Amino acid sequence: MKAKQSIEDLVKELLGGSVRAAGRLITLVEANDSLVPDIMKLIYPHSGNAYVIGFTGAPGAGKSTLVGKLAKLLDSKGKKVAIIAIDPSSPFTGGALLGDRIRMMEDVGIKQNVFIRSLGSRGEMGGLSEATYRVANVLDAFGKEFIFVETVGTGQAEIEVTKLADSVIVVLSPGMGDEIQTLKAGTMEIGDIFVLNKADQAGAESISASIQTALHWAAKHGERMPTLVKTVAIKEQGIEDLWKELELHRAYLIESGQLKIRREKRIRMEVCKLMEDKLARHFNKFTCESPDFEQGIKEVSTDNKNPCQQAEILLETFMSFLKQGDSEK
Ligand SMILES: Nc1nc2c(ncn2[C@@H]2O[C@H](COP(=O)(O)OP(=O)(O)OP(=O)(O)O)[C@@H](O)[C@H]2O)c(=O)[nH]1
Ligand SMILES: [Mg+2]
Repeated sequence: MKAKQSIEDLVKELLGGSVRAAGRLITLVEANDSLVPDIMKLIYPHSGNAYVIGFTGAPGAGKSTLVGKLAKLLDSKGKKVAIIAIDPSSPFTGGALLGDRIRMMEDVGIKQNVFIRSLGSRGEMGGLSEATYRVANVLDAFGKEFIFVETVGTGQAEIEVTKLADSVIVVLSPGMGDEIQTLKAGTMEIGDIFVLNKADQAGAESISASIQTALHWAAKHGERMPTLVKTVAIKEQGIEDLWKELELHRAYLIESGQLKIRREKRIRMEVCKLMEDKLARHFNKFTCESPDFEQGIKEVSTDNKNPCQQAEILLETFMSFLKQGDSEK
């Protein structure tokens, strides 16, 4: 009860604009704390206003630099921005994140307005998407209008994270060569906007032409064709163009009804995950604590009962255990 009350205080502080409360609540929802359902209950009525933009792409493509510069631009336009940087904990990029964060903060002039937070991908597969979803909800309730999520597009889990976004930006850079082939297979399907960053480097023109061709393959039936923007993030070139493209994409999503569809998919994922979690908790309790379960196992090992039949019987017992558990609440 005490914990619950302090959660209520924290949420109140969050709604009142406390950065400290935002940080603490994010830590709780990231850790999949047992208080998550209580927190989300309080947060949810205040969310639904933020627009989430996912940034993905190969390591070193310039995502953090780009995210920092775009945040700076939006900040200068008076928009409230938050950045979630996903640390893929990969052996290639691990440890680079702290540097990223510092650089991004320098880029945005260490302004309090831009809230920057990194999330680790430790934990089970898929767990990161749920944690990111919840963190985004907290930031949404905190009053952030735009939430940027940066992740390295190397694995399935990272790609999953981008599905949380309303708009997905794939960041590419020259010198990728054969990687265009790989793009066709994976990343091309998820991008709404493609950014060719490091347009100041050799080979930018030719790769730009290849991407332009690839965009035709990437176009989903009946949907808007993805667009390509060229940027030189370190020199703050093309950032305004990227913002214009984002606004166009957002307008398209709203007018076509796609935004509603995308958000419904996210809600479905979150609700299913919450149901799964609850079911798993009860199931663990049943297998660890129920004497009926123990007895059932014994009967298979000593009385040679058929395991399949026994599983059916135990499942029935589990169902009543589940009902009992709920009515006791
Ligand atoms: N020449 C050039 N270099 C750039 C540009 N944008 C970023 N860089 C440099 O590219 C390097 C990687 O940039 P990051 O922003 O850290 O790239 P990232 O995609 O976030 O990297 P990871 O998060 O490690 O995957 C840094 O040294 C940047 O200064 C650009 O437009 N042109
Ligand atoms: Mg980065």
